[in-house]
Amino acid sequence: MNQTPKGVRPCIGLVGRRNVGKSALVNALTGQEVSIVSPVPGTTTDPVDKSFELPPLGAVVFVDTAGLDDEGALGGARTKRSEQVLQRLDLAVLVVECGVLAAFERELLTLLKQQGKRILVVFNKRDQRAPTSEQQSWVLQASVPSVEVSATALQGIEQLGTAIALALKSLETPALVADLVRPGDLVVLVVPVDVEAPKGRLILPQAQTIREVLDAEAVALVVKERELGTALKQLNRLPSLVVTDSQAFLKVAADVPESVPLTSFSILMARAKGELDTFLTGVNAIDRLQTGDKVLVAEACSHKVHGEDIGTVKIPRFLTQYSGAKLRFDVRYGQDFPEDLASYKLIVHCGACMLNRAAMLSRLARAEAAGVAITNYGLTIAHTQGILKRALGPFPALQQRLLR
Ligand SMILES: Nc1nc2c(ncn2[C@@H]2O[C@H](COP(=O)(O)OP(=O)(O)OP(=O)(O)O)[C@@H](O)[C@H]2O)c(=O)[nH]1
Ligand SMILES: [Mg+2]
Repeated sequence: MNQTPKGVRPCIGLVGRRNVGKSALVNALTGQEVSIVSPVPGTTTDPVDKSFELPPLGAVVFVDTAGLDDEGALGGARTKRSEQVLQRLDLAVLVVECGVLAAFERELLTLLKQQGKRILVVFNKRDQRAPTSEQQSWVLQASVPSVEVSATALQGIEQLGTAIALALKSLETPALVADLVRPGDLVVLVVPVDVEAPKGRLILPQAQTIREVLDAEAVALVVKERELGTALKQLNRLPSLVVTDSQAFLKVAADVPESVPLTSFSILMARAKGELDTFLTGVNAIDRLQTGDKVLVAEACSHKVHGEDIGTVKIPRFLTQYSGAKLRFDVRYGQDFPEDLASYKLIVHCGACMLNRAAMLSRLARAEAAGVAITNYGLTIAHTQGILKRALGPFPALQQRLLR
């Protein structure tokens, strides 16, 4: 995989009214014909993703969206999809036409602010006229940066790139293991290679973890679960950390000495992409599950389902065995995350390596707003197998919370 995966690219969305030049701007920024530009309002109907190397920032993904002011039945469906797009944006580029400022623009800016988004206002079609003084004071009062451009005359496009880079500068990507590892440490990574493993490569959380261990000047030893016992015996020192695939937790926990901190890729992802604290609170809801309760299993990648699939088979099996209750499961893939969460007793989310942090945090916020407990695959597996405390080895503060 030479391409930076989407889950770790900052996501920049162009949003606004129809026909303001959102698609023309994506084309101007990328220098490519990514989206269709036309004078007909409502040309873009579905969000269009374009991965791009934006200097000086690097790998990003631009999302061209359908105009949010769309009306009518079909328009309503489109707008809904575009509103879903807002959730995964790290930066919302609000495109406004020079000279046009109505309730729509004001309300959209307020909505984006309420969602805690980074915002950049772009006054487009500068070749026709300048932004009005009302528009100038609008962005000034809202303390939102703005730039003036012309997408078709290619004016101000470089400045727009710089403004985007500046707006995203503070975006931190939390570490998977970098902060848990010191130079010279030995980290053992247990990586099952089963039918679900992609052909010829490792999955993203594994590849990212190896890279972070190497960046930390530490040593990574990668083994399958079967070779773990032998490998540990051959070492002349104990590893300072063992990270396993959650599905091999029990076997790995048996092979690794108690004194060695142990955790899973999925728990590391939960920490980097979401809030481990929130997921840990959510685990408690497993103990309260009763017959008839509905559980949402959310899997962010839309991979092919195999026989012993984790989302459709294993998680439901673990939860059913542990709770002894007859539960109802609803498994959703990819971007498909239900609008109405209130009917669920519990949400069990995957590690979310294919989602960016903004998207995962927005799902957590929605679960909280609906008053539904949310946890993740790794914590669920560890808890239902009775090794949750052990699985939080590198996080003593969280282990303490379990005891209380
Ligand atoms: N004069 C001028 N026209 C522009 C500029 N940018 C876009 N346009 C024109 O505005 C019209 C709409 O452009 P699009 O890029 O399709 O607009 P959009 O916001 O993507 O529209 P929807 O997909 O319908 O929501 C097209 O006719 C473009 O040629 C600009 O900077 N100056
Ligand atoms: Mg468009």
